[in-house]
Amino acid sequence: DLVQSAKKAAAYAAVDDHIKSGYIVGIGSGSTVVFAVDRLAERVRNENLKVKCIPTSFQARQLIIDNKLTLTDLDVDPVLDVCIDGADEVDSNMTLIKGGGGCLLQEKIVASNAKKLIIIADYTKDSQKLGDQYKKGIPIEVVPIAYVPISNKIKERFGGSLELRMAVKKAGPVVTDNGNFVLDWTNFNQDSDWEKVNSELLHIPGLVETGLFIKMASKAYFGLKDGSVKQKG
Ligand code: DER
Repeated sequence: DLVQSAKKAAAYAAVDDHIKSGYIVGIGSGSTVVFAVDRLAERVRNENLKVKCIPTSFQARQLIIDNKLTLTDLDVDPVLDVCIDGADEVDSNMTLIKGGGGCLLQEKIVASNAKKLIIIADYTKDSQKLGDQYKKGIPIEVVPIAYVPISNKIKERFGGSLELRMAVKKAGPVVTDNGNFVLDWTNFNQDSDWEKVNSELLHIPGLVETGLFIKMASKAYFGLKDGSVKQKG
């Protein structure tokens, strides 16, 4: 369908433009990066490319192993050449909402240690103002014991509403790869000073990380409905 082929086009273009032999590559999480790993594995086979990959989640680790790519980690390779990841939204300032897949903590850790963060997405993720497209809320990873007071504090200070993300195929809340919960923050003020809000959020005890990726992405590739690829940033 249109969205899947758009994801594939964006992923292939990004891998072809940014991956070189000898690179340490961060592998993001979600459905779009699956296409990027397919293309990376194809190039490794066809061009005898030498790359080592660092996962951003259990899912990404499985993708690397299943595609017979070389696994490494931040202990061995603390500086990455490039990180390729998806996003739930990319606004006109290249601010991202990430965490729709609940993997935002390791994604932000790995991305922050990469020389370049390249975002790949379909056209539904491209927006002007943060919150225009993605309506499920800004994901926030929290230590489970503190999710209620943290929810209250965010609501008091910044407004909007916080919802504990519940699992679908398991009773109870989603538990991240790091053993934490996810709050989804909706009805926030779209005209917020996101750098200011983000740094204030990160000072709330028990709040581990936000899905706001500010001034981190170098470029975003969007697959369009007509099969072409548009770049932003
Ligand atoms: O959870 C995440 O941050 C993912 O990267 C998500 O934002 C993108 O997932 P998708 O590629 O399945 O849309």
